[in-house]
This record gives sequence, C-alpha cells and structure tokens, in this order.
Amino acid sequence: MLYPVESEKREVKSLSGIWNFKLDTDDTGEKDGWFTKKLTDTIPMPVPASYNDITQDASIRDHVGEVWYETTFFVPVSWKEKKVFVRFGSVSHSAKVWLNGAKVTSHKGGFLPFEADVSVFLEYGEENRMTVKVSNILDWSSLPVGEIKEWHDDMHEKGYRTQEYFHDFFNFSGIHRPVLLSVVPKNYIADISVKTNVQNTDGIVKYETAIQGAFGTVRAKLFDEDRKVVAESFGIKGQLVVKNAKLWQPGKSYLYTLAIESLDQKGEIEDIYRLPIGIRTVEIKGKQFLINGKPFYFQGFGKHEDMNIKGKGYDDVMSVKDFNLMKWIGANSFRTSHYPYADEIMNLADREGFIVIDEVPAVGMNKWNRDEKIFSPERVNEKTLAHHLDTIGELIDRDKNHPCVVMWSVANEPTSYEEESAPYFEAVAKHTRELDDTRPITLVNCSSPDECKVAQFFDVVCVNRYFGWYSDSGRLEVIPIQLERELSGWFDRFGKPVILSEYGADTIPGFHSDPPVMFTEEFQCEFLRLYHTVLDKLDFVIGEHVWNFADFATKQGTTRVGGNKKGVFTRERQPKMAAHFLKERWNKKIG
Ligand code: GCB
Repeated sequence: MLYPVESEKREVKSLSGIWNFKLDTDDTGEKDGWFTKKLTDTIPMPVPASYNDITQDASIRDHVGEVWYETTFFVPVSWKEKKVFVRFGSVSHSAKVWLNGAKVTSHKGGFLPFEADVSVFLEYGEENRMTVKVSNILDWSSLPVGEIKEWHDDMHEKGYRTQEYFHDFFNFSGIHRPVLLSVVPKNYIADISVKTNVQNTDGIVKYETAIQGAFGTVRAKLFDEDRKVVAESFGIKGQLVVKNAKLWQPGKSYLYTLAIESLDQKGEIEDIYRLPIGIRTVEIKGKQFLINGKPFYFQGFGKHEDMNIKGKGYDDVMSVKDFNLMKWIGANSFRTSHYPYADEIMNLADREGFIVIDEVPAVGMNKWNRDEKIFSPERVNEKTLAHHLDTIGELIDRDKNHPCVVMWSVANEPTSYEEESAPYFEAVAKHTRELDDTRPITLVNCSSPDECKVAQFFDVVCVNRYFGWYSDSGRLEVIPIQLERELSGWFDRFGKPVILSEYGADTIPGFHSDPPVMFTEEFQCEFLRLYHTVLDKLDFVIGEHVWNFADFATKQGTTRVGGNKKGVFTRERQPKMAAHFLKERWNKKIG
C-alpha cells in the first residue's frame, strides 16, 4: 500500500480537524440509520486523537462499544476526471465508513491503514458528508485479544459490561491517525515493492510495480539526494544498479528517491509516484545481526504511541520530539511495542536512520493471573490465527519498503510454553517468511528457555525479563546470576542471537533513596547498571531495549499508580536520572 503523497499527477487533501462525535450507548446507531443523515446531538471531537481524554466525561473515557464520527468536506468538479481514495491511517479497533449515506468500506484492526475508492460516492463541486462508526471492542478474534465481561450479579447494574484486556496499555480508541483524500489519475500506480542488495560497491535495487488500468509502459528513475538521476530502467518490474552506492546506515540515513512513472501508449506520463528508498542489507550470521555486513547492536527502547490528552492520536510535534530524545540519549533503535506505529513515524525513522523492530498487535495472549489455556478453541483459536495472518499481511504490505525496518516481530509474550502455541506460531512464521524473504523474524518471549515451544521458528530470540522487579522485588543482588542463567539458557538451547527486548523498573521522578529502594530514581539506575554487567559479557547478546522510553497510560489497577512508570522519560518527555545514565553508556557504545 502506497502512502498518499502529492506529485504533479496526484493531490492529497487532509480531513484532519474537528469532527462531530457521538456515543452509541447501546450500539443501535447502525440499525437506526445514523449514517443516512446528519448526526444529531454531537460534540466536537478532534481527528486524529483518541476520544478518551478529550472531554470531562468518564462515560466517554471508559466507553465500551461503538461511537460515531462525522465530517463534511468539498471536492472540486475537476476531481471527476480522477480517482479519489479515502485513507484512514488507523481507527481503533474497527470501523465502518459511509459517504453521503452509502457504505464505502469497513476494516478490522486498530493499528494499520485502510483505504477505499470513493470516486462513485462523491458529490463533485458540492458538500460531502462522511460518517464513521468506530468500535473499540476487543475479543478473542481481534488483535490485541480481549474479552467482554457481562456482569450478571446484584453488585452491578443490569447490563453492566466491561472490556477486559490482558495487555498493559490503556485501550485508547478513536480515529488515531490522519484521514486523507488521495486523488490519483484514472490509470494509476497502485503499488511499488523494492528490495535492495549490495554487490561490491554497487547498490542493486529490484523494483516491482502494480498499475491499475491501461498503460503503455513504466519508467523507473532513481535520484540521489542531490536530485541527480543515478539509474534508470523500463518495465513494470526491473533492476537498477547504482555505482558506488551510498548505503542507508544506522544513524546515517541516505535516501534515494525512486520515481515510478506510468506512461500511456503515446509515451506521455500518466501517473508519477516518488518513493524514498534506502539501499542496505540485513542478515544474521551465527551470533551476529549484520546491517550492511557490519555487526549491529540494538540499543534503545520498547516504546508506545502515548501522550497526554491525545492518547494514541498521531502528533508531528511529539513524534519529532521523541526522535530528538532518542538521538540525545544515544539510542539507535526501537521496537514498535506492541503494534505498528503511524506511517509518519516510520517515515521519520527512515529519514533519521533509526533501526526498527516492527511488531503486530498480537499482545495479551497470556494468562494475566487466570488459570486457563490460552491457545484453545475458546480463546486464541483459528479465527485469531486468520486475523493474525491478515494483520501480518497488512503490516508487510504497508512497511515492506522501509529501510528502517530490519525485523518483523509477530507477537509479544504469548503463552509459548503451551503445546498448542507451536502449530500456531509455526503457521505465523511460515506466512511471514512467504511474504518477505528479506528480513529476519522474531517473537518476543516471556516463557523460559526450557519450556518454550516456538523459538525454533524464528531467527532471533527476543526476551523480556524483570528479575528484581516482578520476582525477588527490590533484591537487586539477584539480577546478575538470574539474568546470565536465563540468557545463556536461550542461547544454549536455540543457538540464536538474543535481544533483551524489555527490562526496566517503575520510577517516580523525584523519589530518591540510598541505598536504592523500588520506585526511586537510584533504583532504576542501579537496576539497569546490573543488567548491563551481564549483557556486556555475553557475545550472543545483540541488543538491549529498555522498557520503556516514556511513562504511559494503562488501565486502572492496584499495581499502576497513574499508569506504567517504567519510562526513562516522563510522559511529558522530561528525563529521569536513568536517562542521563543511559546517555553516558549509549553515546560511548555508539561511538
Ligand atoms: C511486559 C510487557 C509490557 C508491560 C511490561 C511491564 O512484559 O511486555 O507490555 O508494560 O511488561 O511494565 O509490566
């Protein structure tokens, strides 16, 4: 799927702004035909943003079920000669869209884009009304998984229901990413796929395009950053060779621009799309993760899309700030824990030379203090698997051309010690490899090396560990022995490189204690330091991602005081003591 960009043949119109919004308290709006006319009794709601923290109303914040959004916009008569798509960056977690009362599309999955050709539904030269029904329900067939609990007891009102979920971030909901109208020629470039390689000093760029409608031929031109053409080819697919190519490198991005032109029978340009690409290779050799043939050590974070008031709503300001903080601290990489991040963030990662482990929203496939089998017909089952495979397909379709993405992560902390998880993840791994043979794959584990049934299907072992925090709480002295045994266990059994993909301690800024106690800034620093003594000894460890980049919102509960406080930065993006500690370590390492 191509990100909507402008060119001399294409236009993009943003529908961001203040939309009309309304709760659907008993989910009857569709039956009652709310999409057929202008919504009544609405309140203003910004798009993109989560709706949860915008109002002063807890029933909106905690709403379970459907809500409605509506906006109006004009399109010029000249667009009649074109094709017009509407593209939602993401809607959490499922959406149905109507234009002027007619259904145009629906989508399941809250963290990936979807689009629809709306050309036939538009009123050209007139006002158009778009209505969107959004549901935030999570169940065992969605990702993340979840469960609706109906309370049938005399302690709760009749019909009381809650959304149960088994992951540690707030179920922010709404239209989270930009809504764009993308206007393209009638015959247009529908997709471009690029694979790069390096031979001696030459960069090899294999491209493949999909053209919708009639066309004569396709011309591919590759421009360097000085806008000089460095290679050219004809055909819907082909190969471009760049002499003395400048490689896209961690911390040192170099982006060529691949301009794909579709030409009509007379040789006139009908459509043109410019795709930034990076020439780089990724490979695993023994204990090493190689980028452009050089060993790469991941240092950085598991992050979240999360901020005050906007929740998971995409925000350019926050996005650029986060990259600046990551550069300041000396991080070179992050994982999109626990779901794909906005296209705009991936574009920035390409531009800034950040390395990304790209994760699907397969999170919550765990026990969460329940004694039930997770991979079973009642929970994670064939339906979940079908949606999981679709989601991986959508992710790869969206992100396949990003040089920043060096590995796909197919899940976070499933109960991978259950026998039934093995065929499930074997299928997931196979599907991922079929869709992309250029990147390694991983699954983020929390099972033990002895019990894990799935790590053999993946290329890198990612493991999350909280010794001295959730177990032996406050006992820092256990960290070295437990961590070394754990990590060595993974390597000894599976023989694959290991990333410590989460380790961290909740820390309240301004809490101090010496000797350190839990929740203090000293504890967080000492905790990280002790983990590092082990990581620095083990040559099969290829990375450290601290949990978390910044404090973030979670559901309310007795173990979360105003959210998860394991951030190295506060939710407002100010450094805790540990940020200075990591800055010292990582700036040395990178250099
Ligand atoms: C984990 C999860 C992450 C949580 C974290 C924690 O293992 O992967 O989503 O937020 O632990 O802080 O408990």
